[in-house]
Amino acid sequence: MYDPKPEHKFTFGLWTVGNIGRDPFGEPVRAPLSPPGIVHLLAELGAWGVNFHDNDLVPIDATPAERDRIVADFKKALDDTGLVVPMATTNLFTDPVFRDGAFTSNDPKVRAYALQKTMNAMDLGAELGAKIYVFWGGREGTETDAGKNPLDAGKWFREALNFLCEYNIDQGYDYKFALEPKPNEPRGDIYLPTVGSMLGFIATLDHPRMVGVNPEVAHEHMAGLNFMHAVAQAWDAGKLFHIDLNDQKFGRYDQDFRFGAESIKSAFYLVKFLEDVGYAGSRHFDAHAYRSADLEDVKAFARGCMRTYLILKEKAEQFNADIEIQNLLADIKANDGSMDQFLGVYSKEKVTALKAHSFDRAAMGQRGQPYEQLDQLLIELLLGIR
Ligand code: GLT
Ligand code: MN
Ligand code: MN
Repeated sequence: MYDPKPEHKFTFGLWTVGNIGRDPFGEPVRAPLSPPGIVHLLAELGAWGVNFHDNDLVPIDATPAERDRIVADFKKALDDTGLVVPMATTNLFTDPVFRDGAFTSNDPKVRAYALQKTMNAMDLGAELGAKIYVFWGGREGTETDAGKNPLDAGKWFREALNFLCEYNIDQGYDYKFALEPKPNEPRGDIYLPTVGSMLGFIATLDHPRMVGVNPEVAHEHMAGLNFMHAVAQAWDAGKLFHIDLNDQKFGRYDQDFRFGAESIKSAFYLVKFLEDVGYAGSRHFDAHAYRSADLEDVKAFARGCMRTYLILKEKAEQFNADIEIQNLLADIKANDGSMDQFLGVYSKEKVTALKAHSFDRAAMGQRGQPYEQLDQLLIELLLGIR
């Protein structure tokens, strides 16, 4: 019943189930899996697609012949399993060259190299069928603001995206770009730290219609924000091009936990939102198994991400069909139409009528809302007793 199917559009990055468990304090604990091996593993688990950074697939110093062989082996695995590649991205953070950023590095050589690397990676993604291109600027930030002016950084980032939008058009790739914000880590502060700031920035680009966002649960939670609200704002702006699902304790380091592992209620609201509005894009899990996991447990991690999504989807349907919940909601939102003469689109008539109307402010201020009752019903629904 909670078995993932292709129509659920579940995807994982090569770097997620392939995570070897290195952290700042410890060496890897799991053997690396080959990209074709990961494709087969994901297919066995019921995922629809696989995403990658250029260097998850092709090592940064591979020769052209090695690249071609690697890509051919990967394509064969895709053909054998039916998995698709909906999204691709560039690794602009691992190599020492990006120690002070990529598109926002103070060094123009690094900025130019980042453009070259991204164009090559866009070529690779397009060759494998990707239609969404993610930009996560993990190194685009500072530890000290003494050395870099955020206006310069913003200008360089804008120039880079404008350049790459033109490249996208020239090549006929038809990518949609999805910018992924994160407040910090690995930099002390990363530029454009939240979904809201990314949306503001996109409006300043030459091709704003080509560019949207890739919000990640953990990244907004690191900033202490309500993820579903951020996603709703992106959706409202027509900018929800992709989404990174995972979980995270608030206020901690970047944990990338299994979807729903930590904040079930937030995960519920998110799934309910995506399903209610009919979001049709990938449900991408950008998470990895605990460092304590072995390969069997990595599979349990990936299954868990998808299973929790499907369980929450069912819970959302249950919420929408629950008579008691829906009756409460109807009372909460009751509208007898008497205010229609004042609300909505501006007109001089409405201004005159509204200014002449007298409100019983004291009575209005006495009206409570049964959110305690409603929330408890939701809790009981989530705990499985409704
Ligand atoms: C990295 C990061 C993620 C980004 C990936 C795409 S790489 O794992 O933590 O949030 O989505 O670059
Ligand atoms: Mn992510
Ligand atoms: Mn993350």
